Amino acid sequence: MKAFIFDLDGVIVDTAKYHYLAWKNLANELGFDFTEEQNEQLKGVSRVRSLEILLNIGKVELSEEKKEELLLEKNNEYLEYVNKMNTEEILPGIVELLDFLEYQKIQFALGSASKNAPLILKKVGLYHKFSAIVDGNDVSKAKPDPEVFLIAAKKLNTDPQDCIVIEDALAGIQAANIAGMTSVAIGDKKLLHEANYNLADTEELNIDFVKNLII
Ligand code: B16
Ligand code: MG
Repeated sequence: MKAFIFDLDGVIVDTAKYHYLAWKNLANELGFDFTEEQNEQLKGVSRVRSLEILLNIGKVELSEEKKEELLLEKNNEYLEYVNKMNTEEILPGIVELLDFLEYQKIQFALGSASKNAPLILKKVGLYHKFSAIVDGNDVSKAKPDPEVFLIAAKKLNTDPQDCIVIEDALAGIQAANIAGMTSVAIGDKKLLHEANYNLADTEELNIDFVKNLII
């Protein structure tokens, strides 16, 4: 029996825009600009690593204490956006797909780098649907390490080779491949060409496509 593991940001909801606004504010506060293009580097990356990349872009060096303070500040601003989220922010086709999987009695889990994942799922009303949730609080190694997906497979009681991972970030696709799972990429095919399957957006993640994966 196959099982699905979904990434959160970029697959279920587009929280990247809120991460961007919060990181951009922080960069401006530190005296440099941060573009949307540069923000691509933060997708799928942990919060701590995101700050390192940001400081590197701005060529800013800070004490560990100051970094902790900024991480908290960024997350507080990000949470202001998250707290305003609702079901309308679920990406196209996702609700239909989760309903289809439920109907087929195919299990699905969340495998996200975000420590805010449970709150976000609750905000958009999908928390109760997942058989298992593995997020940034449960892992010691970030994607591309396969830890997050392997824990999810274990929780689903499914062999890694029977798991299908839906991801929008290169590090996530690499993590799925290392775990021996089937990888489905959402987004830029050139960037995500290491995936077993490439889809332009979540609308292409439709029931016809999924049916072919589960037979
Ligand atoms: P948080 P995903 C990732 O979510 C985001 O893509 C990434 O931009 C973010 O830095 C990371 O979560 C950590 O998020 O600050 O909420 O713990 O794509 O793995 O679902
Ligand atoms: Mg993602």
